[in-house]
Amino acid sequence: MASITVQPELLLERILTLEIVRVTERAAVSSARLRGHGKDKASDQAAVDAMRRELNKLPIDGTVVIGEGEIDEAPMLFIGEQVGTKQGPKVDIAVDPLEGTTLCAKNMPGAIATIAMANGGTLLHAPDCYMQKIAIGPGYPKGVIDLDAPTEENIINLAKAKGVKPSDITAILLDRPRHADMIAAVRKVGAAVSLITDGDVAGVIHCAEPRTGIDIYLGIGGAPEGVLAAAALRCIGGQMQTRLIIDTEELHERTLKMGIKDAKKKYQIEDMVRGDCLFAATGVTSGAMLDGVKFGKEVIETDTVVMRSVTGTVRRVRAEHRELAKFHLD
Ligand code: VTB
Repeated sequence: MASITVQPELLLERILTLEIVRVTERAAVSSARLRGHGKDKASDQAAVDAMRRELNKLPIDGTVVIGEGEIDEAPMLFIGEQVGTKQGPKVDIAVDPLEGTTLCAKNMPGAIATIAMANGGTLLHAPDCYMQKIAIGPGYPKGVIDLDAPTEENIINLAKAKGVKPSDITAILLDRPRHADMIAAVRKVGAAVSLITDGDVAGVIHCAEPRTGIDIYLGIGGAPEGVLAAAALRCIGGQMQTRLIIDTEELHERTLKMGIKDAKKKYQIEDMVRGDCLFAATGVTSGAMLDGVKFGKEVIETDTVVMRSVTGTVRRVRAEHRELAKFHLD
């Protein structure tokens, strides 16, 4: 029988694909225990603690480049924190242990625990600031959308490329006053607006999931969430353009320190994720992308999506955790 030889670094990366599932699963279970308790900070901290503990078990020499904030404001999983056993490849890690803390606190749909991993030095080191974003799913010619084009034009061009009327297009945006003009522009050309209160990592990914009916993501969200979403699209295809919103002197200095020289740069996916990557997300509360954690008497169930850009493989991992249920572990 012919044997398949896999390069050692690729083999490790394949193993890490499953290992990062454990990381997001545990973060999701820990934060889900506080679901609906109105405790944003406590549920976030529970996710951070669990994610850090699991990351430190991995055979990697990891650096958190997108994390919970700077060292002085985030006691754990701060930007620059080293994680892993150090016995393994140098990797960059982007985390959002609980994306949608408010969704979790209010037990509303769409809270997830998420992570992206890539070779050292290949993920954009973005500060915790706002980011302009536009994204669509795969299958369109490059340049159909442009971050700097008027919203109406983007919708009309996308409709043409899809072979439908603008009224058949649905855009997803965060429900924020800052998006009032953009929402009006989408509606002006007859397209539909789907509003989300939080959770724009999933919002961007929805563009690449036809069953959600979402065609385009528009608007301003968090920069960390932008890099995580870019990692997912790098795996499953699609287009995304972004720009950091660096509007204070203090932020400007911080971004300079992170190595960002051109504060106004328009990023493509390949500028945010400069090589192959892994992406995983586990549902905390049920949403369009993932089911939330289910606590049974003897079993805790989790639902995870894990993606790998080298092959574009997307796996859905539905796990039953018996030990966690038995010992009520975090
Ligand atoms: C988004 C969303 C997050 O922050 O990035 C958003 O994905 C942007 O910030 O879930 P504002 O809330 O200030 O608009 C969250 O809502 C929370 O981190």
